[in-house]
Amino acid sequence: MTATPAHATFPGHNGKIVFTHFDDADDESTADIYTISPNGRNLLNLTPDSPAADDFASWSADGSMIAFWSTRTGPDNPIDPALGRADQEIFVMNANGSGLRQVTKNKVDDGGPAWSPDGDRLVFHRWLDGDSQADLITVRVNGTGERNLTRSPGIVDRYPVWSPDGGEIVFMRDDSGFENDIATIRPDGSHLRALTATDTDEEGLDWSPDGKRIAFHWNVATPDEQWDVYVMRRDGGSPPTRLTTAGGYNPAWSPDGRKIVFNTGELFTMRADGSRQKPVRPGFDGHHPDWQPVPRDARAEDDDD
Ligand SMILES: [Ca+2]
Ligand SMILES: [Ca+2]
Ligand SMILES: [Ca+2]
Repeated sequence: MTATPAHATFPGHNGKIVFTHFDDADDESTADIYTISPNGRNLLNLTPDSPAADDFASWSADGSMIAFWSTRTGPDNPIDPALGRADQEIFVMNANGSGLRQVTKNKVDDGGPAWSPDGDRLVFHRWLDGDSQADLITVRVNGTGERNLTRSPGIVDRYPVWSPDGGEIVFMRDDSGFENDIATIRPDGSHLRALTATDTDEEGLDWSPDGKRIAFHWNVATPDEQWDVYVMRRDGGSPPTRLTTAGGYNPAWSPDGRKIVFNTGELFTMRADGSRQKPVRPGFDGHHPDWQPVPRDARAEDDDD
């Protein structure tokens, strides 16, 4: 759960960073979603009233809305006695946490939402058939018009991310029951293509705002653990470039393309070439970041760098 985000970074000025915070690192069941300025100021809990897990927040392309999943209970999400909790549903809210709306309403776990560039649809994954299958689903933000893109028994497709030009969705595909590869598919479910076919684990995907590159975290030591942040070209044509050496997860580009935020248990930013790594708010737990795009005619967030 800590190692698998799904975010698109859409182009624009750099706004706030949204992320997941665990009050207790051993208990992810109460996670909340926070925003923070890139300079570490203006920390804000967007889900203070939710005792359930709220996680994997993703900005819309205009930076006005956030999609995430939650196990919060409500009239449309009762507790499942078999789980001892409500199942995961997709929600959206405004950038300040107001205007909460539930998008999915069912009995299975939905996770990893990301926005289409035009803001009309979300893409996410849905667990089916126990934990042996996860499919990619798109849906209108009002919850209508669901489409299953993959329908893949025995294969786990997760954490889809819509490309900034809208033409492709990149996602993690596990067809071995052991490790993930990187694949793309068109939003209509056609043209499924593998970008990697390694026996090691690639996770945590994000498009660069120009759509030319994909950042991810990679455990090159599978089944041992050495996760670091890498970047590769969209076409997968050359070896990935390693950006961290002391560990790194869940990279997300800044909307101006110059930086990347990632987490190691706290949030760090670095330049897109891996230099100038520094903590956003030292000592404050942070996971699954995504960087808010701010329209180019609006004011960017202050950053000390
Ligand atoms: Ca919560
Ligand atoms: Ca659900
Ligand atoms: Ca692999």
